[in-house]
Amino acid sequence: MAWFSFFLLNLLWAMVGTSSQSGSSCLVPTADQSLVNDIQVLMEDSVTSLDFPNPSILIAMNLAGAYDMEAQKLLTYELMASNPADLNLGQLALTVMALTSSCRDPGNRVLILQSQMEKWAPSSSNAEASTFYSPSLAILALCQKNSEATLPLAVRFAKTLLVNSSPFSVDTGSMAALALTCMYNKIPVGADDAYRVLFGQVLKDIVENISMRIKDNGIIGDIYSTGLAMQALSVTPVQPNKEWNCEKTMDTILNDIKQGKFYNPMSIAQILPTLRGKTYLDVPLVTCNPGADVQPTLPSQPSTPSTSPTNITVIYTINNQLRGVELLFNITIDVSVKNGSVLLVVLEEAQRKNPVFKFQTTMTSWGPMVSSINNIAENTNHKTYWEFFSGNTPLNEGVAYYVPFNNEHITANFTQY
Ligand code: B12
Ligand SMILES: *[C@@H]1O[C@H](CO)[C@@H](O)[C@H](O)[C@H]1NC(C)=O
Ligand SMILES: *[C@@H]1O[C@H](CO)[C@@H](O)[C@H](O)[C@H]1NC(C)=O
Ligand SMILES: *[C@@H]1O[C@H](CO)[C@@H](O)[C@H](O)[C@H]1NC(C)=O
Ligand SMILES: *[C@@H]1O[C@H](CO)[C@@H](O)[C@H](O)[C@H]1NC(C)=O
Ligand SMILES: *[C@@H]1O[C@H](CO)[C@@H](O)[C@H](O)[C@H]1NC(C)=O
Repeated sequence: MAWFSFFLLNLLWAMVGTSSQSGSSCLVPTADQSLVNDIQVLMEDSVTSLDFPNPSILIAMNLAGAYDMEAQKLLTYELMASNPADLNLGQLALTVMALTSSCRDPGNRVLILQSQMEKWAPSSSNAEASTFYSPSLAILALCQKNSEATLPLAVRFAKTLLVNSSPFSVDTGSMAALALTCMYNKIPVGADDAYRVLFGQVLKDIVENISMRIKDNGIIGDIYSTGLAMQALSVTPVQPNKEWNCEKTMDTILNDIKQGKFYNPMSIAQILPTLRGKTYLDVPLVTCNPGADVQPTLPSQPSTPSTSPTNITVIYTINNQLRGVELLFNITIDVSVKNGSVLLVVLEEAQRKNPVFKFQTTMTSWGPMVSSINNIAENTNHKTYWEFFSGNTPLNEGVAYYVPFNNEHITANFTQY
């Protein structure tokens, strides 16, 4: 009898293991492990009681094996205390997953999320791809909590993806692939084959689109979408036609980490699971035993040079051709800031020199987002926002992290997604 249950247990383990890691995946070489430890510490150190709690960080911490148990407890506590009514669809879904990863019961949040998802509908058949990011998070969280009740929601979601005609987004496609892979793996035995066909078809479309975005150096989309794409490609039941060289992608990412490109805690939260061989599908499988490893200490930061940096000039343009005929503007200013300053300093200096450049930010999980310039504010209903460029290239970081170079031309353009 004991032997038999032992056998069953092993069988179960084997099934759990294969269901979450079916596709290709690759490991961080031992020589680079300390690099991964360092960014994990950097991410965990960003947790303070002053910030608003970031569920993505708790998920990453728990999947990776948290070092700082105090930070882990604080985040769990703050998320337990948060009011679901204050959260939007995506934040609620992330909170459900974060609490699950801390082995806490998310309580009524699951039902609230489910009813929000029942009401969800895309704005149109050409709705911008990124508007599917939060619904993907919702399907993923609900799939992990109650896959059977989620089946009709996932079917509706998959069908809207199938008919959507907007340009593909790697971040969103990857999150949708994780959600639908979870559903695919949980189709009830003996269920209509139509489920497998539908989810399989959408997954195939997404995986093809992701694989078309794999660059020669292994980056998938841009460096900040690569972590999510790696998660997706390592679990989907469908493999891309073009073979994916996971080691090459891993190599380039590790190199980018060495160059300090993963400094934003949220960017670490999205890359860390992959570096530890985990995906968001592993959230329900986390075992919670207190006191894992001892926290490694960060190597002392290279001492800042004693000579103060010289100033550089940044050319800064704000451009609104979208809202209010009498409000259109296209104004440029030259600003002098200390070399090494982030873009936010340029914006502040411009505002100080000329009040027309006044701006506002709102705090998000990625840091401050520029919400308004010269009284023209982003608006979710109108799908408007301030897009930032270096020359003609969109920036791939926010104003609090991007470091401009001398004579760089930065433009903020009011536009629509
Ligand atoms: C949707 C989206 C947007 C939408 C958000 C509005 C909306 N209602 O949908 C729009 C189109 C406005 C947008 C704008 C930008 N985005 Co964006 N965005 C995303 C995306 C695909 C999903 C975010 C999301 O919904 N998360 C789920 C919810 C629950 O979490 P949340 O934290 O509450 O979400 C909010 C923030 O993420 C915020 N936000 C979105 N993008 C950015 C970027 C920055 C720098 C900041 C501070 C905040 C922010 O808007 C979300 C909705 O309120 C992510 C992809 C990803 N991997 O996360 C990229 C992503 C976060 N964006 C990115 C970038 C670079 C930008 C821009 C700087 C692009 C540009 N050249 O101007 C601008 C922001 C400029 C500014 N004004 O400060 C990068 C950030 C990388 C980094 N290291 O900082 C990401 C990771 C995409 C990528 N792979 O490169 N984005
Ligand atoms: C992906 O690519 C296919 C064609 O290969 C296309 O039909 C589909 O709409 C694209 N988009 C998504 C989100 O899958
Ligand atoms: C805005 O001004 C810049 C520089 O003066 C110019 O090159 C650009 O064409 C202008 N754009 C619009 C839309 O007027
Ligand atoms: C150098 O930059 C700082 C802001 O970083 C600014 O306050 C100062 O005025 C600049 N110095 C000169 C000479 O422009
Ligand atoms: C600014 O700093 C960077 C690196 O810190 C350096 O490469 C660059 O030459 C500096 N530019 C000026 C104008 O001092
Ligand atoms: C700036 O925004 C306007 C209005 O949406 C748009 O027509 C234009 O193409 C944008 N410029 C760039 C460089 O994206």
